[in-house]
Amino acid sequence: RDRLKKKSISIALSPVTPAKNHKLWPEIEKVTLEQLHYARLGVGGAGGWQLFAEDGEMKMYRREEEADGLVVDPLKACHMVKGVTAREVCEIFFSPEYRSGWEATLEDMTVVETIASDTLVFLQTHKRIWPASQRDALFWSHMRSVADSEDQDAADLWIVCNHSTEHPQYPPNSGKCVRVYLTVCLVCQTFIDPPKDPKNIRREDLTCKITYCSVVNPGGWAPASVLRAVYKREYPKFLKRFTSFCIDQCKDKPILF
Ligand code: 18C
Repeated sequence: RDRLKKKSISIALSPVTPAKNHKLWPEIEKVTLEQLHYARLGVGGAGGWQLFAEDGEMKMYRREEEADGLVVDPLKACHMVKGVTAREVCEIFFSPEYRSGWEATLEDMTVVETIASDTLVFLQTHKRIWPASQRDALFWSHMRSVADSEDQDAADLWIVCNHSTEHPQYPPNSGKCVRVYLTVCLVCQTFIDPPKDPKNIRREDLTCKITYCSVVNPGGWAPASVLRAVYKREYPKFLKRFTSFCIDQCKDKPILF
């Protein structure tokens, strides 16, 4: 654990990514840190979170919210997944090569800009839901390891943050799709039980604590009742499918901290 702690701190403090020279960097930095803080706030108290789905260790909460008459219900989900590390789960969520393996709503995905190896801009089209128009999403995605100042006991924390952006070559609402606007984060932490010498750690000693937060603005008309039904069905389906995909991808590979 000490070794892990030192490792995650040294990654966070090292002169990091070439992405910091990009014009989007101030926004990427700000939104990623805000999302990390937001993900770590609990779901109790005055937050108004309602549990709407539960399956084993997985719990999903939402708040009913609207903006300009559109449903934008924020979602927060927690899960504990055995046999994988925070870094492995975040890499699978971030990397384009895995996306079609777990993202069931996807029709098409293109990387429209590589800002750095840890920061990409994606254009995705998603499956259409009758009677609404098809949706697309254009967003930057950034992955990093975080030195954990809030929780001394928890080393090895990773985050992927996705946030809508603009690109002159892909203006919104110019074809058949309506553009959605999203802010999403996946925050993962590795726990090792029982504590052991790092070289003796086996997959069965690993548990990854996952927090997933999402706010999606549908961008244009969509019937509220259909939208809430889609949320209720698609988010649990996503998290179950994504986490079993991670377990399956990692099971025969060396552990990646
Ligand atoms: O975070 C997730 N995935 C990431 C990588 O893809 C990334 C993407 C987020 C996409 C957000 C949703 C885009 C619109 C989806 C349209 C719904 C298609 C459903 C098709 C069913 C056959 O961050 C995991 C994302 C998990 C997504 C769950 C569903 C979210 C529903 C949001 C609805 C938004 C508007 C839909 C309009 C039509 C409604 C009648």
